[in-house]
Amino acid sequence: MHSIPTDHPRYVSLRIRQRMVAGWERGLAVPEGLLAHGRGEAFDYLLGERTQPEARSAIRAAAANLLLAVRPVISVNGNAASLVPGEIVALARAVPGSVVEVNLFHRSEARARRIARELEAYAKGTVKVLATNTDARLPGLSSQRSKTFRRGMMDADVVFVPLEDGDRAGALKKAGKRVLAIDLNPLSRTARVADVTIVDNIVRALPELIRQVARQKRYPRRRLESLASGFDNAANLRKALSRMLGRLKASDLRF
Ligand code: PTJ
Repeated sequence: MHSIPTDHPRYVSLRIRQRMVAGWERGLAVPEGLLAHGRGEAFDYLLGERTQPEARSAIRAAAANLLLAVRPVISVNGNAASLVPGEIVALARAVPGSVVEVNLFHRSEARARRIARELEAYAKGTVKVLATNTDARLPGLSSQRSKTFRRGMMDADVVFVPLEDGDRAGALKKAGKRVLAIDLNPLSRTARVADVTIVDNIVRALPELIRQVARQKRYPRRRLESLASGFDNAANLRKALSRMLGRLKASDLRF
């Protein structure tokens, strides 16, 4: 892979891009995933490529929801598997009783299996990964994303959907689940339909979420409940959007 000089001003972003390309080359991500990543990059640029305060408060609320969940499920697609496989496994280890489910929009059994193998290489048997031989269908979805598991998303009370396409988040809500999302686009359907949306790059948000889960494990249940119920997703999205707008307005366009 082409080496990027460490002093390049866009070094971090270009390295993340290379992770996506490597994921595609290894058959974890689809070409459409590369395009989706590009859309995310544009929003990240507007965010200043930093985890902003709105994202931090959403991360705190997401951690509380995960710890309060009875049957939490962490959903993984090709992009998440390419960018943050180790972090997905670390999160699953940190959240008691959680299950990882490979859930794909452009589904093929071979890719689901490859993603599961990738996660299992990090997990070494410590995490339950559901990937092939789906045994349930999420109602209200005509895409391949409806293929799921009774012991996965169908049974879940809380579903974490990092980097998602919008229709499934809606179907999960209709099925009575609490939905936690990571999405750099605060205008997306997923962002708006989720109970908690972390407007941040998955690469930065997941390590912070793992730290929050570890910290909040010491919190009494009442404190977790107040963190979860005190979070207003619509208000938080408005703040994220106005931060982007503010940064656009403040930028000097007279070159
Ligand atoms: O692996 P599959 O088959 O499940 O397909 C995965 C993709 C991503 C192709 C599929 O879910 C899809 O088409 O997604 P969308 O509808 O393009 O939505 C992806 C959302 O994630 C967009 O709103 C992007 O802005 C956002 N996004 C992209 N990269 C990142 C991101 N959000 C956080 N971190 C990123 N790195």
